[in-house]
Amino acid sequence: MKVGDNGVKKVIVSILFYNALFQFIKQLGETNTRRFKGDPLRQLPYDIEIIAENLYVPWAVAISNEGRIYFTERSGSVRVIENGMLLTQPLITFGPPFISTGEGGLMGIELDPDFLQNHYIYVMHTYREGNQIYNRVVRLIEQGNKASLDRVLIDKIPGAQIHNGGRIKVGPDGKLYIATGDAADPQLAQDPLSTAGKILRIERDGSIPDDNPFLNSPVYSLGHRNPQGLTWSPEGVFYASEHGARAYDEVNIIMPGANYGWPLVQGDEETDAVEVQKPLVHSGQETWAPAGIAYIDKGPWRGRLLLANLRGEQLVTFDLDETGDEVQQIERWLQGRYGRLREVILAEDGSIYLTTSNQDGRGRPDRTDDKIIRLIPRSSS
Ligand SMILES: [Ca+2]
Repeated sequence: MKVGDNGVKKVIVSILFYNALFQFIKQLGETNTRRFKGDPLRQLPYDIEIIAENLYVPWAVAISNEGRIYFTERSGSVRVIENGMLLTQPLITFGPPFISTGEGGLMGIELDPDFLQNHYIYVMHTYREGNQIYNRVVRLIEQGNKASLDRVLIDKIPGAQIHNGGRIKVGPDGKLYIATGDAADPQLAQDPLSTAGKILRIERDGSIPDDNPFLNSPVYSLGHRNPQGLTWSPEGVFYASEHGARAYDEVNIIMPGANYGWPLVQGDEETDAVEVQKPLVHSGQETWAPAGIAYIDKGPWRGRLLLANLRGEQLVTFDLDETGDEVQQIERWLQGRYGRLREVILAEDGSIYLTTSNQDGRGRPDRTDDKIIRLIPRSSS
């Protein structure tokens, strides 16, 4: 069939129209994402070193004042890297009632501030009692490259296949802070009597601090869905990361007794039901699936908050203003390069340690996953 001149013109006009429309839509998209800067690897102000590989979901890392690196594998082992060498024998491998199922298992790890004297290691793990799944935080004691269970600090934190939280950190006040998930039962996050969907605060011996916001309760803040990251700035601003339900991932500034809204609100939503704290920043329609978070107070990224992304498969950095309560710029790094990132932690020397989580059942592990990655400040920066 012959296409007449008019037909050709119509086609050309259509092409021009759709091209213009495409450019317009593309610009709209760029406007929406302009706050995010690109990620050419050459600009990374750190050198990259893989310090351990062929691991199974290294969930959390803690570094002693001597520079020994302690980390958990979700399957139940606490392991050590000493002078750059991974020790073949774990310090401890948990057995029953410990379980590693779904998102649960051996998660957070923290060393006592007086670790070199008392050799106390704190870990959070999932366990089974009867038909119930719970999480607990226990104190281990290390002796001669072995660790043993010394004391249960808090137990019966509701657990489930999903949403076990899992991060533990000693705060600047010397108390132990614990991020717990809603254990797939969202209402628990608003229940002040439940330890699910909370940030908890206990003494390092397991007792309840006198100055907690609720009398005789470990609850420090409530209304959390599945927080997996805790960190503080040197000024004492307390940040926590939290998984949203389909996008709306959050970074919150945590204040004692405050309610962070789940499941009543997400992101910047408002409610008349209760007074809720809005996030410092949220991911909107994007999915970060944030786990570890670290405030960086030295090196090239000084003054930034770093967020390890699982589904997002990247490291997101937030430039903060001087008071630390406003985000000025967001950048993404290492996009897709190492897959799912679980932990991010700053070392004394300014290095930043990341872990991958590609063997957690939701990733595409390569032959050397999982890994611990060290970012070393470039001397030129
Ligand atoms: Ca919230």
